[in-house]
Amino acid sequence: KTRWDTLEAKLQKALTENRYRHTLGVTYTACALAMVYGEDLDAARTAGLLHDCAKCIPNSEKISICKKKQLDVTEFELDHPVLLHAKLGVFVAQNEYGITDTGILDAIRWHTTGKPDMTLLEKIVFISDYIEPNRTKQPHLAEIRKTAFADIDLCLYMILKDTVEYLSENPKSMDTMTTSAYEYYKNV
Ligand code: DGI
Ligand code: FE
Ligand code: FE
Ligand code: FE
Repeated sequence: KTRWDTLEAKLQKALTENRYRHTLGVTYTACALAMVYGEDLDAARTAGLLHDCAKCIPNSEKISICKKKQLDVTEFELDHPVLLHAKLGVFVAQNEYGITDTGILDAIRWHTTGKPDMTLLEKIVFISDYIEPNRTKQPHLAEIRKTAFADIDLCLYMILKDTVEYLSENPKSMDTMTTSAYEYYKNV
């Protein structure tokens, strides 16, 4: 048994069937992008596997763990628990999966909102989350998937633009990191 078998088995238990299928999709996509752009393959694979490791914790529990462990989350995130699984995922990856690599932990931390000036690994996980093969509902998916492998920063801009557009139906729900990531990649 390799450490991948152990990691995958543990995640399969922690996630729903659909979430685990998505996780594998993100993992393979992150590996393909790592091959194209020269990122460390094991780092991309580990970050892909763990990016949603806290996703299936019930929202009330997410909030209580963040408070109890005094995690560095914003009031805005506590009010919009869909956002919490990214930073809570960092905590779970450290404490339940023994991850210490700060590059991997940061890729988990920023995978939902993005941020300005992302590292290559952060970009790869953010993009893979959006384009993995099980995704079907987002607009412009074919074009965004093709662009991911040709122009990574343009791809980030396309994803952030569609995300901001989608969230603008409910502008008060938009996190400042999402907005600032969009503004940054608009000008790169
Ligand atoms: O966990 P996943 O579903 O795989 O993907 P994710 O972690 O990227 O979360 C996706 C959701 O996050 C998607 O419905 C859009 C939402 N999102 C991204 N930025 C923001 C946001 N939701 C809110 N409320 N505010 C944001 O700024
Ligand atoms: Fe997520
Ligand atoms: Fe995402
Ligand atoms: Fe995801």
